[in-house]
Amino acid sequence: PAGTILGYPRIGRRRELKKAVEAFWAGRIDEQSLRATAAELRAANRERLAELGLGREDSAIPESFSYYDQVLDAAVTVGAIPTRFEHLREQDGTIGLPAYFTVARGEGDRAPLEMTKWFDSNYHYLVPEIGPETAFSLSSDRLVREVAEAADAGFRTRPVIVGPVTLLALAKASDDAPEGFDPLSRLDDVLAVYAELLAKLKAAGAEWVQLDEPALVSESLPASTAQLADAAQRALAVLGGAVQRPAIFVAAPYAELGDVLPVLAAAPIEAIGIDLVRGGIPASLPELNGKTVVGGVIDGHNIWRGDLDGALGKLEALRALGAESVSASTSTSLLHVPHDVQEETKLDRRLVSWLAFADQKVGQIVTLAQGLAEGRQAVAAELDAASAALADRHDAPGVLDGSVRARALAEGDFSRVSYEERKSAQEALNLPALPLTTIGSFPQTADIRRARAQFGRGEVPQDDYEAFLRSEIDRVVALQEELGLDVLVHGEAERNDMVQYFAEHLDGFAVTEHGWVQSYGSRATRPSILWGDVSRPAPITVSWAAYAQSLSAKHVKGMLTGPVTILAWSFVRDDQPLAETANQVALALRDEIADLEQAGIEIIQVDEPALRELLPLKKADQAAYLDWSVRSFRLATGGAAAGTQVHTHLCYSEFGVVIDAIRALDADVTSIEAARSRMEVVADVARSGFDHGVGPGVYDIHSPRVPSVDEIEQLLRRAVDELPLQQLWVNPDCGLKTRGYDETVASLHNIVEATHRVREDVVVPA
Ligand code: THG
Ligand code: ZN
Repeated sequence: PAGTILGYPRIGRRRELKKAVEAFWAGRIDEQSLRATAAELRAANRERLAELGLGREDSAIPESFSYYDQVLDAAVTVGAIPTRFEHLREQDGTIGLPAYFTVARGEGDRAPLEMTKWFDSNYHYLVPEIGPETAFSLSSDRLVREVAEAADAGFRTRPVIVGPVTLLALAKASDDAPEGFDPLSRLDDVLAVYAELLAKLKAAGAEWVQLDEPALVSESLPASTAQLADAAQRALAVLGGAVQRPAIFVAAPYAELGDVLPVLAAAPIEAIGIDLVRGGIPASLPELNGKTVVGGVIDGHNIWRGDLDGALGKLEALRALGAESVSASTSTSLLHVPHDVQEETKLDRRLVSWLAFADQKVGQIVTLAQGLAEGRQAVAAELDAASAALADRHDAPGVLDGSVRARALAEGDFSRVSYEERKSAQEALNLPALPLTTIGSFPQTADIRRARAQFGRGEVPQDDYEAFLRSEIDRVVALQEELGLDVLVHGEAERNDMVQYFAEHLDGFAVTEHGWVQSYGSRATRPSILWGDVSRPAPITVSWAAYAQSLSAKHVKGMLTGPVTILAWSFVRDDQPLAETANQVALALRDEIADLEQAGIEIIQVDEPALRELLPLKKADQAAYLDWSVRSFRLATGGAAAGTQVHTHLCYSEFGVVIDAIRALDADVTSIEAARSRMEVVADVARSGFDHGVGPGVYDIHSPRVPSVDEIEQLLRRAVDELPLQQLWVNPDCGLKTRGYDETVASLHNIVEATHRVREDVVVPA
């Protein structure tokens, strides 16, 4: 087809899949009922895509459903599950839906697959575990059945599966594997199963199959580009050489394909997908032997309507370079954007006219396909409309705000006085050895969610809602006093999401009602839209922090989300460098910090969990990113007085990868995730010579399990052995908002107890 998309959101316009999957987990519906809901969603998506203009019978519509995660789907399809879950296979060796979910979520002592970020997106995939013992065999025919299901409904769809190279390149060595084992060494074995799958897809009526191979563009994986290219060459020689197969479309989204393009061009496949949003038009094209080039010209990462004329120009440029067959596509799957901007009835209409969610992007693809087929004059009206929207956006009030732009920055704004000076000024905080604290949020109970929802719908007056929030703070502060924590928090009952909350209180942002995007499994977020210059019309968090502080003689931390994370978890304007936008957010936060100090708050945490996430996939781009991201954090915090203790919290961050950046943030205290890795990260911290405060997490908040006092004591002793006592803090891995109160209280109680034991042992009385 002349136009397609690499994938479509699968959670449903009203998160129907989330609701059904969670109901199944809770035992409220049976498997058959879950399957029925999923089938209805797939049917609705196909109909919708056809209605928007993708062809019913020309393989333009991707079959890209997943119950949980596409990487898990591929692993389960080829039978690559860890030994600890082998007993879950059916008699015939296949892996059913309950087993699939168990691999994703764990069961008792059997840990789930680890989760990590999918390329430079906010989506998390499950990390396959592969070793010499992994017995590959075709273990799920779900994709085959979905192709057949589509055929029954009158569609010829294009099944999408994570390709063999990416599957192995993203995998980690299994627990049983010998030191230094490389999952890519199992390529030949896994290819046999992919070949079998291709034959079955063909038999079910698929004319095309899409193999997603984003690993080929990444320079942030253990395998080198040369190794990945070699693996791709071998893989495609085998799969392309198979007799019974659909036409093969290899998609390599998320960045420029670069040196791997000639490898794909020479392979015995039929189409290549390249990302022309992140990557440029190649200077020349290799000999394609009739292959179709699928140009990813519509951004799958963000929600701007963008420059449609320019997108068509890129496709025309591919033709001019000698590509005989060119298709229009999205740069990535539309998994990263919400379904339909027309659902947003409360958004400003002018803003809506600048936006394209998944369905609008499909419309753009259809326009481009027509432009390719019939010439640009055939779509002149659509191109003009998009250009007019772009011009309107450029000139709209708020996009450029003179008072924001008038704030001049001096180099001194990015630095505080030396750490030594701060340390002595902060002695006045009078903290004990191994100070005990939490990351910020306390459990979000059903009561809290209900109150917030009612207030949001205007059913509860502001005074009542605020009184409710104060009573929550009363409770949370009393609880922390009772438990014996040293640095308290107010619990964040007023926040839905740590980014959305700030977006709702800053100018330059809009928030959506239904703009859900899958984050992992059944979980989703609603990224805010950062469309204009950012400023802070009024203090945001100050009254809550000050109220909490008024209740206790202990220090209460002020809690802010940092500029990089606010950008990473929003859809950000694409008309200026991210660095510039980050500094605007930083200045708003800087003002908030000044107001918190004024209100008597002496410890302020600025969270940057997404610092690692935005790290560019290409090595050449990484230094510039780390520079502006660190500078924006320093701009936010650089106005804090020497006596104000600045904390930061990073999760999902492979500490080793960003250690230099963490050091450069120059926060007085940094809390990090450490419990799952049993404190291994502390050795990295020690080796790196990092000398500021550090709080390695001792409680894995991703699991409902309550760690015992002994277990926490062991972790703490390991930390104390590796790092000077004065440097260490004690805290959970992350915020507590997703946990229940019972397990939270029990866990915090054990953390306090374990800390007391260690203190008694290691603290020498002065
Ligand atoms: N906020 C935002 N992005 C994030 C996180 C976040 N990305 C990374 C990480 N945290 C992802 N983790 C989660 C954890 C929980 C949920 C979503 C992402 C979650 N979501 C609720 C759900 O799906 O039911 C809805 C939350 C809501 O009502 O807003 O539980 O913290 N922006
Ligand atoms: Zn965290």
